[in-house]
Amino acid sequence: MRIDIISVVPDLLASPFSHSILKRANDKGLLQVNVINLREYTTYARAQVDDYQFGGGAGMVMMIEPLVNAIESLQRERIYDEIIYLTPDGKTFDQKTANSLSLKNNLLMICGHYKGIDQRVRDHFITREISIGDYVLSGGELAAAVLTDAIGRLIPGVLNDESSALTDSFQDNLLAPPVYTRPEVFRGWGIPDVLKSGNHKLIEEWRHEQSVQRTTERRPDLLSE
Ligand code: 6GU
Repeated sequence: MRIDIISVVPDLLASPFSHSILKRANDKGLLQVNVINLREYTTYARAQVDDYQFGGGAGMVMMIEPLVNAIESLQRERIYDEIIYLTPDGKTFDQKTANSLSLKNNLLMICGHYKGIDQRVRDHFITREISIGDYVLSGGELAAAVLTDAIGRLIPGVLNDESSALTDSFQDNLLAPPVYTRPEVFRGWGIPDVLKSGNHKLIEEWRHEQSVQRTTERRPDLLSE
């Protein structure tokens, strides 16, 4: 998979994909993340990419020309399955969306700043608008990093233990059960006996019960979805 990200602060996206699982995905050739500096596509003086909004009011708007220059220049190289605009007024990102986007080949993400992008870009180029939650970030970059992480780890072959993504919280609308590792006793605090029983069927049953109990207590909304 290839993920291209258009940004006015490309430095913000330098580090998140250079570690751990996403780095391994890149090393294995399974995920290529490419950050594009929008300022390289403006024809305005001083690399201007934003301007005052028509109708007046506080806050700048990202101009249509640099964005369309960047999008169309990238489209000459490849066909995008989705062109995603990261915006707080988009549809809230969830595991189901991550699963479906992980099956695509080429994604283009556009990070908004200021008051957002000229509506005509949204009308004519964007295929999906996504928010990562009901709060406001100062730009779309951290949201793009969140999507890239959630999507990237689902690409087949990225996780070492293939079954690991399947038992994540949310993968079946249930939160994950508690987990324990060595030592067996720490300051007198033990671990549930069933986990030492060696009985895999019993252990699976216990984990499922714990998942249901956690979900009922913490996220009852998930059980009715
Ligand atoms: Cl995608 N962008 C911004 N600027 N703020 C957000 C967001 C995105 N999702 C939640 N808040």
